[in-house]
Amino acid sequence: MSVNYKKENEKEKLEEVENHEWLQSLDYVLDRDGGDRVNRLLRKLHIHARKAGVNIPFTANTPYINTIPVEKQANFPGSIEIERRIRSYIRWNAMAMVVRANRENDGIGGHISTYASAATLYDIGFNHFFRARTDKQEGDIIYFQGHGSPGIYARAFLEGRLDIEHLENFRNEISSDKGLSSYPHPWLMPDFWQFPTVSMGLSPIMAIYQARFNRYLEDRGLKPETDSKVWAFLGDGETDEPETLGAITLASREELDNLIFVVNCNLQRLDGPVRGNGKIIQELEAIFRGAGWNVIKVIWGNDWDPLLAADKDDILVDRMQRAVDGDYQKYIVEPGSYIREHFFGTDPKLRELVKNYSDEQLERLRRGGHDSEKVFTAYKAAVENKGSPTVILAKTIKGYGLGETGEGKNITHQQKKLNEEELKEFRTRFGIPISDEDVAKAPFYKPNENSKEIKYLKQCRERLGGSIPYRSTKSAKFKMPSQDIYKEFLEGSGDRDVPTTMAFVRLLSKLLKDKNVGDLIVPIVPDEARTFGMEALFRQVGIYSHVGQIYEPVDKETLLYYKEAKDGQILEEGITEAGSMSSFIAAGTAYSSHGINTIPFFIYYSMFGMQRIGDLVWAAGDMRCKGFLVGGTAGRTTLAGEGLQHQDGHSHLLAYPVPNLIAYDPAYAYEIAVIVRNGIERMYVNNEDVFYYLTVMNEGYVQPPIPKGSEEGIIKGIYKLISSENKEAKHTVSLLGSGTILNECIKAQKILEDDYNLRVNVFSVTSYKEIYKDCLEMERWNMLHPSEISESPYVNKTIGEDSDIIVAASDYVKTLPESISSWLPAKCISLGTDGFGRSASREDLRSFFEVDYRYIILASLYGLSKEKKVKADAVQKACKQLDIDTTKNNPFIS
Ligand SMILES: Cc1ncc(C[n+]2csc(CCOP(=O)(O)OP(=O)(O)O)c2C)c(N)n1
Ligand SMILES: [Mg+2]
Repeated sequence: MSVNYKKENEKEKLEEVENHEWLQSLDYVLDRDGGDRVNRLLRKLHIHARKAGVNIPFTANTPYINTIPVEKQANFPGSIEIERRIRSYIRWNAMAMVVRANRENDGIGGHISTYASAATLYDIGFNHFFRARTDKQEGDIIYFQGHGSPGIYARAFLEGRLDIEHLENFRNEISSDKGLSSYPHPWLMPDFWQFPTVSMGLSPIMAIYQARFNRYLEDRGLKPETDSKVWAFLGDGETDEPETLGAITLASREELDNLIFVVNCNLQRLDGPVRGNGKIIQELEAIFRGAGWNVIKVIWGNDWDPLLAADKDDILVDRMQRAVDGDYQKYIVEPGSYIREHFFGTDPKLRELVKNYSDEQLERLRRGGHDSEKVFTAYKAAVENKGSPTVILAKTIKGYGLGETGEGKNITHQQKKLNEEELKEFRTRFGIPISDEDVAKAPFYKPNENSKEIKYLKQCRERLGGSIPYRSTKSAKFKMPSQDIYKEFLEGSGDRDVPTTMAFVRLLSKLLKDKNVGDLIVPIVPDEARTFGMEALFRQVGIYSHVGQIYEPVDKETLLYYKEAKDGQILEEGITEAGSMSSFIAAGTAYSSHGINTIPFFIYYSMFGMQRIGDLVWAAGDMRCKGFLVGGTAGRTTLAGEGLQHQDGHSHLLAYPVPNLIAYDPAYAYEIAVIVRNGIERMYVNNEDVFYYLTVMNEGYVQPPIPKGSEEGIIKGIYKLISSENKEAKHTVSLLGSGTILNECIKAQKILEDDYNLRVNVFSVTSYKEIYKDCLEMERWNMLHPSEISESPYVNKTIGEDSDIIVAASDYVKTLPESISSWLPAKCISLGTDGFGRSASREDLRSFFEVDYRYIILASLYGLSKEKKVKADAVQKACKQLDIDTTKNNPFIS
């Protein structure tokens, strides 16, 4: 035993000597030739060891300490003391806003603890980095973490942009015209907020595509190259959203060194710890490093520096590494004695390290995200980094400064009220000059205009170009595309069968060639260009790639080869509808962010739009985004053979709730031409904050010329396509058809007239949503103006009063026509495609969903029989004549 022990002891000693020699050599090389040389040497050693069969385990992590060591810390260019005071006032006002709003109006909501943890992260940005957009500089684009908004308002208050009345009306936008919106909403505060960010995960993905879009504008010569940055502030809990991390490789692949993420790692989310049993910072470090990002960890504040310097054997680093986030959260709520016992007490050397520290000092050891110098150093390194995006992982405390009320506690996210004692404590901790008598009222505090603090704050912003956040509502000049573009679509296709998808792609191709708008068109596809017959555009305008095309494409010898180019115009995003929609948003808001009227056309499988990325569509609406969403292969029965997952019969219904989204289901090429022309005019000439959704189909049929005088109806949602010439018939049927099902109506019309002697008019419904909005508007007007002559909706004026029955058929759910049925001038029977799709032919699908011409005839007769215009047995007879199986299952549930 004793021999073995001796041997072990000797081995240990030898190892110590060896370690010492190696480390000395490394220090020598580092001193002489610097970090790069050390890196090369380590790589060489790594390869050497691998060759000799040493298995080196993979790790994407670095130790749990700051990435930038204290020796490399930047000099802080301002006054830490003045900035601390400014920050304290902002902290106080942000807290007071929420407390007072909830006193006034219990349950009105708002968050204190998020901004409390992020205050330094924002302040350093505002005072030293965030550049505003001016005539002279491009400015930075900043995505603020949504529920940190009270702090952003509180700063705007000190800057004099908002007054006390604004702060008093936080979350009170209806009863006051100085109300402040809960979260960043460009719709509600259009000259303040640029990006709605509180639906977690959307801001990071939007920021990535925004940074890439800024490069796209530069590479295509639409704006000069600048060093402007896109900053995105997000929560550590937010990183669990798939959108947050789902596109990070795009940023590194495209070398987006204009992009900086700041993740506020307060270790908590709403319910509790983000990773109680692990370490969120280390987890995120590995993910981002693995994806090729520049990762800067800001974990420990300055007062840890001497401890780390004295930690010669890396025992402290090892202890930092071993403690989990659950422990770190506990150290916030427990006294210093607990930290001494639990954290430092695990090793006698560690205990020794802090023997001269009082418990209070241990309690006050700061986290990196609350240390101005550490944060400044990280930001400086981020803006100077070249060749990759940067993520800053800053460790903070949730509810910092709330003390017993909630600092670090699991309930802190929901903490909205502070009592007098708690307010006093907060005031004292941050040195706010408010007296004991006044403190209970939680008054807002602003030092006078000549105070050092206000002067300093304003100077910082003046130096950086002005106040932010700021959203520009100015619009650049715009010239409409030439009218000639639309001519061929208005004339029809002669006897050629042409699907509306093909017509749309031709229109897009012509727009791309137009001298007024050609450069501004941004086609976006999520790996579906061939599906929609857009491959000709690859060659015509090229696919955007920052590096151009550094390989020879396999189809180079063909006419329509896969051409990537630095000035390519198409954004070929790969299979990501969320990414494509983020590009759409960046392009559709460029009129405001950059003063450039880019017009995005995002073309995708309609099933994977509203349904899959509806939240981004909603965000686009909030952001006053412009452009055209184009749902291809639309309609439940037009996509032959594809089955349940692909057949879309409801995207138009999902378009209803987005208030400024104008949705069309056109049947003909001329309808598309009229809609696109009108859309461009409304969005870019009249500057209306609307955007468009149109569906196109891949079923070929003859495209007729535009009927005279139909433009207004096309835009308003309905126009008369066929006027019956059957003057003798006793009864009138109105058929409402949309998309490809309009053709079924036309077929039914002829049979109903010829075989059943009815007068049948056919109407093309281009938009149920537009009709619906008009009906609601009319109804509302009538209700509010009962003594005036009542208005009738556009749809009724178009259909007229002479219908005995209306049958509405579309390739979408019956809810669309049902939504307007109560206003229609006669009873309406709706036919639609409710239910799951099927793999089948178009013909079989239309029979299955009961939307083909036979069912339109049947519904017309049934409707007339209900109105006592024809006998019931006529309906029965028709079933037989039309070969309709009356025992068939209801498609809705089968
Ligand atoms: C998509 C989505 N889901 C849920 C929420 C509700 N929510 C608001 S804040 C929050 C917790 C956020 O935690 P974290 O991202 O860590 O931010 P912190 O407040 O800690 O800075 C949650 C769940 C939301 N806003 N968006
Ligand atoms: Mg958090």
